[in-house]
Amino acid sequence: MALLTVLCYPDPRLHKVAKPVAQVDARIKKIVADMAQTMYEAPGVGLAATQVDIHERILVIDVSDSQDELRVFINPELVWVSPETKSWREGCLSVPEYYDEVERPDVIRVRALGLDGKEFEVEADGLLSVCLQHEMDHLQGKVFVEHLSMLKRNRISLKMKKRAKELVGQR
Ligand code: K1U
Ligand code: ZN
Repeated sequence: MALLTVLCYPDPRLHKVAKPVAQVDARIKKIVADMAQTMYEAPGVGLAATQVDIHERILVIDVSDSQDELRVFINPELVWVSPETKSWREGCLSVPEYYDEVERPDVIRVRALGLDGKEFEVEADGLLSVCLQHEMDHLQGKVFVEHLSMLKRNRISLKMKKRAKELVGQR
């Protein structure tokens, strides 16, 4: 396994649209293992391949308290969203130390392939629903701050650029 580098907003590579996985083979299984290690190490509750500069439709999520219930979603598709919405305070490993409220559909149904290459469907609410929607946005090249006002987004971009400069200066 290997730790992967997580891209930081406003890196333009975070805006690339991921391509579907043609076959769940050994290469994809290695990417999933590396993504899971990177997510647990961060620590985070989810990670999209886009965030580690891999532009294929792959997500890993673990919303369990014990951090031992890894879920893998390959080629995830939203098949249903509830008309009810909910606001949740979101974070993102690509936007370190910034959290803000985003409103999204409350309950969703997602179809995907598992690591065994078989299709499955899951209905999600709570943190799993929020996390799945946040990670699926990443695969479309969308970062959660793009749900916020232009004013907030500009402030976050400046803050992240300043943070990156400070980190380089500390080396
Ligand atoms: O960067 C990411 O996409 C992962 C992100 C997922 C997420 C969290 C909360 C709401 C929406 C999406 C994170 O994991 S941020 C870190 C975080 O929330 C967390 C870290 C450790 C323990 C618990 C939560
Ligand atoms: Zn994120």
